[in-house]
Amino acid sequence: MLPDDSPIRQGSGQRTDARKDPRLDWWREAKFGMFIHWGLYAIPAGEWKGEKIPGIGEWIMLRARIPVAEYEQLAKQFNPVHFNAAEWVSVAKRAGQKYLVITSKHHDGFCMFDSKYTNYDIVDATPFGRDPLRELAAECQKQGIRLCFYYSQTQDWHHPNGDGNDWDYVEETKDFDGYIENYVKPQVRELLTNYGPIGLIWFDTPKRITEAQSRSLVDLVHEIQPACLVNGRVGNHIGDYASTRDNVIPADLLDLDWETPATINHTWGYKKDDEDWKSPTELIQKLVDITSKGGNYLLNVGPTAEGIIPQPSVDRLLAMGEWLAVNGEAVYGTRPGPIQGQEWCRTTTKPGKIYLHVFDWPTGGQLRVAGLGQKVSGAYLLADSSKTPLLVSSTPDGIVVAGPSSAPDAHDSVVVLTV
Ligand code: JFZ
Repeated sequence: MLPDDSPIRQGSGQRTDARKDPRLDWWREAKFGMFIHWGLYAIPAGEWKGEKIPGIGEWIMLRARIPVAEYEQLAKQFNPVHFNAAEWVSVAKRAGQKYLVITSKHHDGFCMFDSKYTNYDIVDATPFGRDPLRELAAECQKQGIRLCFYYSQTQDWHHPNGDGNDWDYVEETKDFDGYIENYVKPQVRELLTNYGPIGLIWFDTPKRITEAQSRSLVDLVHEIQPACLVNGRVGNHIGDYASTRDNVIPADLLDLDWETPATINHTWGYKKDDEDWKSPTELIQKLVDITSKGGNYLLNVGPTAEGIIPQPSVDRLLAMGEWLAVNGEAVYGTRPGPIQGQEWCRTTTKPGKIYLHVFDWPTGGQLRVAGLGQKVSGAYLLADSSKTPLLVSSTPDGIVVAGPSSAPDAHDSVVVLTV
């Protein structure tokens, strides 16, 4: 059991025996994924009937208590003609992201895939008439990115028996079990049958789902695709790995498989007035901070109703990709390093190497490192392809590495210590 103040939320837990499950090996290696929140909510983009609706963009239907009959009309306008699966996947690829998790159905209930079980889907209800998940599946195969689906299993504000809509329907009289059995499960089956191999299903906001229902969803996923992972928000502590609270990075290393889902500004679904983007340095340091504590970073983009990933998001992702192209060795496939809890640095490790990620480069470049617990045989800058040795000297409490006098990298300068 996790303590009450754990950054891993109760109900977002994982199997206690999952830590060694080889099904998670690709995901443990990956470290960095792209989250995509895309749906009808990109049309109002945070504004309803001329009024700004506070909160995250994809919650606008609930926040503004928009009746189903009105919200449904958005589908007739949804025509993302600029959507280009090859471009989206290529952004993820160039950013150094190894998997992509896209909303197949969010809480608003609109299906971004062709489903036999409803006409409220992108193929049947919009002028666009294409299935973007099918196009993404083909591109992911081609470009070597793992395709994964977000699916809101509990909340569905459109379905009369789904959870959450108490302005059109009466919560107490809903047949939630019928909704799970006759709608959620058949749709999960479609998602796992029609799009090739799926890396993971990202369920969300478990709320009223019972342990038996969570269990049967996990079993269903594993029955159709045994390798497909299930995140902890399926509910009741039975996912393959845990998700932290949104945008929360734990203070310490956690010895379990976990992931931080995070926004690049302050919303998941596109909002036209949210222009407060995290800087490339912040994003790179968050990725490294998370990696150094054993987690994965699932970083979100919210494409527009035209099908475009906002340029400021693309710019930031590509900046991360540039840094990773040089320093990826110190991120992918690493485990948490021996030094934890320092402000100025983070550490990751692979057999025979400790990667010292320096966030605050000391004036003069003398890096004082204590607490490694291992004998260091040499040091060089990861960005230096000729691996010019840096002078290492011992002190009573550790070592001093003589680096360049100013920071070699503005985001995070990585020093390789060979041990
Ligand atoms: C959920 C969704 O409601 C939201 O729209 C978005 O999809 C996000 C990724 O997930 O929001 C949550 C879920 C869990 C927590 C916070 C927000 N939590 O555990 O703190």
